[in-house]
Amino acid sequence: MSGHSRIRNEALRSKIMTAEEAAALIPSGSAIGMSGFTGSGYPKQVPLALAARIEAERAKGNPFRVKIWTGASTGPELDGALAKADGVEFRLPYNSDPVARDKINAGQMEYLDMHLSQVAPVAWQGFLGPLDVAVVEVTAIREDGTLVPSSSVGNNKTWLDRAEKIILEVNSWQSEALEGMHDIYYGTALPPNRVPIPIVRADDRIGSTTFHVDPARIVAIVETDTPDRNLPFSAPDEASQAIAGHLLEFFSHEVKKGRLPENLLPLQSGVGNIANAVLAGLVDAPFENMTAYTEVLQDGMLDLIDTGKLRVASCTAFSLSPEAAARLNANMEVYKNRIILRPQEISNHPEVIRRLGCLAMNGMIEADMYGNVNSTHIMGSRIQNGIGGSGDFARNAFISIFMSPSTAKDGKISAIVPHVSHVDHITQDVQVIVTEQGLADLRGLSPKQRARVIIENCAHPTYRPLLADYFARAQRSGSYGLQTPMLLDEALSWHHRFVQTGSMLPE
Ligand code: 0RQ
Repeated sequence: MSGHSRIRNEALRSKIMTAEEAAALIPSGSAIGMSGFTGSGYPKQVPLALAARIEAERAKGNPFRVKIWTGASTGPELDGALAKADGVEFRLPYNSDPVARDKINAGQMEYLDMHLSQVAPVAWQGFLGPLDVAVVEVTAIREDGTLVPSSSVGNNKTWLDRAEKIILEVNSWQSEALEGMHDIYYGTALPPNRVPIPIVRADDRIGSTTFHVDPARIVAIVETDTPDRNLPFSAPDEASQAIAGHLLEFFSHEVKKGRLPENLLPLQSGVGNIANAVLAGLVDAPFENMTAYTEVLQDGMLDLIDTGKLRVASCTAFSLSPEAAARLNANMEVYKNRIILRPQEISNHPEVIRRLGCLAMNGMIEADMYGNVNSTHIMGSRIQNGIGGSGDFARNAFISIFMSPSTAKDGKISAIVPHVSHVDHITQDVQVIVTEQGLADLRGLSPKQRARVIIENCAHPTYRPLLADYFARAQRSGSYGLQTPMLLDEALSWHHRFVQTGSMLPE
């Protein structure tokens, strides 16, 4: 292992130990702040060793569970292993691990799904209780003891500042050339001492390239050489390409109308294949000199940087395919001038998003005909992932866009419904809805005007007449009021029918 050269501070070398020894320093009941965001920069050995310890303790009759706080999703060696060991009593703020998801939905794990920008401030306010341990992956420890962050920043600055004990994983798989790419802002405070976040352009740097920690709190250093969880993106399917096409046409139209500049405004793009398809579409679109102020940087953004169309991308983490991760690592010196990794409370900061005027593009599970959006819960009660940064961006964006195929599960589910089964984004935070059927521009429209456009432009032809019928009857029926007409006994009947029969379609 080439690890020792990564630990350049003499005094801290005495803290090097195995993952098992480090995991033994974590007591049952601890609240642990782990690094990790969309599968990058998460610790890869200490959580596995902790999971093994939890199972061993349970075999001896000693119940052992911990509370896990992260940046966002991590990897199977962390969320997957700890959930499998039944070792997590509480988890925040975003999860996409299938094992953890099943435990949450089985009621065996408490899960707090939070706006990602709010985690650090809430931790500082003390509302989450004390943070016992931080387990944070870094790229290197410098001679002066400062830490070079890894492929995500997430909440690491806050975990390192707040935790009683710090365990570091120094991962020599991460490119050493990451050093210099990060921008760690040390100017946040709690009210009444807050000051403006001084970012006025996506590429402004306002902080330090390293984390500063008190070495006395570092209790263990574990050397690793393990790749991030990088998953391939599937090639854009027909629906994703159609969605991308509608959106790019909309952007061109807005530029023509003078409502968007020719290089657009800073892009924010969510996770998943549709978001990636939109970015792929931008490669061939007529926009130059674009910028991104976003949360995660996925393959499509790297491609846009390669073509020279994206001048700079500010984010908090990478979310790349193995191929793109290899490309990034091989050319890190070049990308370093184009990419800035920031703490998630800054990458997702409402003040900065509002000032820059981001174009927010996020996936959704379903929208209703009035434009409320559900990003998180299937049939109202089963969590898929979490709200992630979609709320941070949607409320504060210049234009807030939500995208989805018009149906799911082979057409048995309509993504446009009379009433959403769970609300993450209220109608006021949703300006554009896009499906493969078309785009609904909802700006300036009242609820009933919105309903007509959403049903007409976005619903699948199979469900369109059903929605139109519901809407017509709601307007006639003597609904309690006609501002947002609703049939109370029918609003969730499509979901109910799906749960009963396996399809939202009537017999
Ligand atoms: O289920 O996995 O069983 O096949 O939901 O759906 O179509 O793969 O879509 O990967 O784009 O995810 C909203 C979940 C969309 C995502 C969501 C089922 C579908 C499938 C996944 P299967 P797809 P995507 C910044 C932005 C919140 C966080 C966010 C998300 C599964 O975009 O988590 O925006 N967003 N962050 O079959 C029942 C419906 C359904 C449905 C889809 N209407 N009813 N099931 N599915 N629509 C980034 C971060 O914050 C990190």
